[in-house]
Amino acid sequence: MTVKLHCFGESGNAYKAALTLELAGMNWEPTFVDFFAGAARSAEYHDLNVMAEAPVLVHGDFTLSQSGAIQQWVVDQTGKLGGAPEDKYEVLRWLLFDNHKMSSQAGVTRFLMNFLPEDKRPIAAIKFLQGRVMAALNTLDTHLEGRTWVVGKTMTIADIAKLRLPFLS
Ligand SMILES: N[C@@H](CCC(=O)N[C@@H](CS)C(=O)NCC(=O)O)C(=O)O
Repeated sequence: MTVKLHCFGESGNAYKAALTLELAGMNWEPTFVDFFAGAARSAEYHDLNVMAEAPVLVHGDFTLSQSGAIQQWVVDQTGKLGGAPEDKYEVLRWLLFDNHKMSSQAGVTRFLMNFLPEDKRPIAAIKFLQGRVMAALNTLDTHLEGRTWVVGKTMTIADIAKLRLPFLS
């Protein structure tokens, strides 16, 4: 059965889920969310995801939102990209760090910087958020000194979660 991922091209959170599905070799296809036309705020989308966010994964009668949860679901389905069993909670720790300190702040910063009309961009808030993102990147840089992967000796969903950061500019 084909996995459907409700997503849109500009979404870094959707990119994390899509890349995880792709690298794990799952059979999946995108379903376009017309986000900038307000589709995620529609009643129909509310039934799909009360959080009004993308991405959302649908597999038969199973529905799941939150990119980190989707990533873990892919690991559980395929046995890929989860790292060594003893590293499970270390992977989870970096996923939560990403969701709290990196992706969420990078997403808002990018929205304010690039998607708001120029005359509506709150420069002070953007600068503040850029500082928060840079602090999180410094934390990651420090952690990665002498390492190839965020956790263990192979690529895991913790690495994929951070690949969305190029979307910042
Ligand atoms: N923590 C969520 C964040 C999802 C998220 O914020 N997605 C954005 C699109 S990239 C969104 O739908 N934002 C709607 C909003 O914040 O109102 C995840 O990782 O999936």
